Amino acid sequence: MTEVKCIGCGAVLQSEDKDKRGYIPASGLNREDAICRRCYRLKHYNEIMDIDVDSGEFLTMLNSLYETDGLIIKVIDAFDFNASLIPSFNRIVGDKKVIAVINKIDLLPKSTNTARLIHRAKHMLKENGITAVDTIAISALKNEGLDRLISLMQKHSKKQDVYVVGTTNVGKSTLINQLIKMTSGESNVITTSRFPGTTLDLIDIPMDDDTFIYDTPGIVVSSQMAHYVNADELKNITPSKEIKPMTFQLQDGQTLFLSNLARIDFVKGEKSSFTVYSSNQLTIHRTKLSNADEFYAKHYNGLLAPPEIDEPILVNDNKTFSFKVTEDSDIEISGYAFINVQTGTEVVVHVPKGVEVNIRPTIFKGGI
Ligand SMILES: Nc1nc2c(ncn2[C@@H]2O[C@H](COP(=O)(O)OP(=O)(O)OP(=O)(O)O)[C@@H](O)[C@H]2O)c(=O)[nH]1
Ligand SMILES: [Mg+2]
Repeated sequence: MTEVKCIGCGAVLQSEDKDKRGYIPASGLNREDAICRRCYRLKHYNEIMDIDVDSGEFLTMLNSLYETDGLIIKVIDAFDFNASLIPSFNRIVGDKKVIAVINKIDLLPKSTNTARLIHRAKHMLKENGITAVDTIAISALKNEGLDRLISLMQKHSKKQDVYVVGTTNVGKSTLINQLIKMTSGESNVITTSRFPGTTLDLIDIPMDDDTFIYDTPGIVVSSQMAHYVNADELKNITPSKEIKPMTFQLQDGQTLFLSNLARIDFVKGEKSSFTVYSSNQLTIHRTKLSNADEFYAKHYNGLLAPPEIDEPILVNDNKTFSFKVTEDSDIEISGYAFINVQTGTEVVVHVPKGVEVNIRPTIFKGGI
């Protein structure tokens, strides 16, 4: 029997094992456009089924692209720059051309200067030894900037296949769905979801008679906050619409809690403003640094929720990052928030152990 793939996630369809990828009851197997049970649940109920997947396998799959010709579209999440980097990306790319696409710009405040955002992304890519022939900013969800992307694809692909790659959740499948919709009118062909690890295998979509655009499984990076909350709570920590920044004037000796998964201590410096960019569902709470531990122990699943968490993780299993801020910067808490901080401040950030915290020159001010 020939293999049939689920159009939603790319897994080979099978009716033998419910716990494995691609499961579909035998009665559905012969239907046209059959999708697996996991995709069905995601599409209709926004519910994720746990299946056995080894995320290392996705990296191996991407590595095999080294052998093929084609154009690479590298998708970056505007809300989570650093977690958008793929380990050993250059080895995967070989000498293929890369277009860097910053997605989800609809999440950033409308006043964000796109040219500066692109400049920052180029800088980050360069620091990681990645050269892109073009870098653009889009919103796959809102269909902003896709016309420009299409013309860049035409310019650079030279009749070759196109591979859309990136870490998990950056919006690769949403992007391809929009391209399908623009050409065939059909909506939501590929399964997308807020859960990391939605696409499970390569999905080929014909672009014309000779060439395909490929969706690929996202590389899972454990540095994102998404891995430290229950699936149900993801909707609370992931921004889904334009972020409303919140600014606080803080004195040293004060702390900001970003719900119950991060805390920023202002340990030294003149009175200064801190602006938080995060999901609008988070609770931002200011307290005295001297009182912060006690406050957290008492309120982590009360005042500081949502999300609901299983244990007081900022006490039980945390890591701290210290920064002496020497230029107007954004501190990025991977997949959770970024906080604009001013020159001359010294801050300590507490997060669950495993979550990455980085600092970059701000995307909100300055020349380009
Ligand atoms: N606000 C906003 N959300 C987006 C955008 N693009 C994708 N998303 C959301 O981001 C989440 C992940 O999107 P997917 O398209 O499934 O991401 P992916 O890169 O294919 O993820 P994997 O298959 O797990 O690698 C979904 O909740 C999407 O709705 C965008 O342009 N703006
Ligand atoms: Mg996907």
